[in-house]
Amino acid sequence: MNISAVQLYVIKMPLKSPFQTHLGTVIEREGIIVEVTDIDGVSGYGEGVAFSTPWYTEETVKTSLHMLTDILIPLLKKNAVSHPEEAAVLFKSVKRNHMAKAGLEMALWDLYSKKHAKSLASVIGGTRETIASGVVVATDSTVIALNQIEKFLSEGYQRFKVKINPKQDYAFLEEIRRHFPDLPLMADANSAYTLKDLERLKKLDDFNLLMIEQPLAADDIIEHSKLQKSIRTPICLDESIVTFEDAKQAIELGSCRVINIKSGRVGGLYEAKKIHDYCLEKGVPVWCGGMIEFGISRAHNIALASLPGFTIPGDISASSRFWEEDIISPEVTVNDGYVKVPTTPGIGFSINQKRLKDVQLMKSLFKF
Ligand code: OSB
Ligand code: MG
Repeated sequence: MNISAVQLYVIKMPLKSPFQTHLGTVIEREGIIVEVTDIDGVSGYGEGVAFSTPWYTEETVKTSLHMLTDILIPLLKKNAVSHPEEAAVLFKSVKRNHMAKAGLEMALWDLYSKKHAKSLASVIGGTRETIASGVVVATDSTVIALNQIEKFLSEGYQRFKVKINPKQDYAFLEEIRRHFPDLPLMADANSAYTLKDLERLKKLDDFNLLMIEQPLAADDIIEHSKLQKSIRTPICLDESIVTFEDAKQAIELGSCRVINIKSGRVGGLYEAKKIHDYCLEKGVPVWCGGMIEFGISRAHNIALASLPGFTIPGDISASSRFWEEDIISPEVTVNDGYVKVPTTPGIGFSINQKRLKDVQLMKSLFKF
């Protein structure tokens, strides 16, 4: 791909409102923007989606920076690739560190698509012109949750997700259902339960939830299979699925009926597409997860969600859901509940250079 340089930008932005889960609260979001430039001066962009602390997965902004700086960028410099899939395979020689890998791999996908004058969605086999948009409400206050749902409903969102845990489940969902009996609603537990909570979890069948996301620990594949046999609500796995093999095993064991795919969590678009293709073949619906991301990752998510197996509205919301001003231009908008899939080359959004500079903490350049 004739790469001439890789530039990393660490950025930080405050969220419009705190994002609360039982694992902690995100108030400010740090992230890594990856820019890969080729000898013709064309740039592709990716985003490292690890958080400042390892609350969601083991990676952090600092571990990602280390992996990119000391391992992945040097590996790419030593091994010329002609397609992003070759980079994905090359990065397999490095264990885990999926979010760091994905940031770089996805910048290559954007660059590759731009060089071929095709949209990223069309390069990966996307078939949709628009994506149905869902939104997440993450608060420990029932009043705030009800107000946010009301607001997001008026903005057209088609699917609503709330965060639950053993201290905030039955009564919380009951109150939401009292106000919104027919709302397309799901709940994400981010591993807040164990199988000891089986009776508690069974009761959540009362609420006609679209699904319950990641009720048990990330490595509880067998326990999820036992749980799924005891509850009517479909289980969707998030944290448990970090590789294609995980997806295969979860489906074979009956540990879930739905999978949330996040490119960052699985190491990039190549692995995300592989999981998608398998799920499509097996008739398991998938949806695109969110990482409180900036516009570049959001744009990649839109391309991913244009694949045919993404039949459930994902956590792809407008830039304005979290940010006063995003780092892309135009920003991602939701119209009548849908996001348009760009048809212009690459991710289809350009960089808002002024905003990128304003929120920048650090940058470093690697010449090839
Ligand atoms: O568990 O799906 C999750 C955000 C950060 C980390 C993990 C998760 C989330 C969300 C999605 O719930 C929020 C979004 O970006 O829309
Ligand atoms: Mg989740």
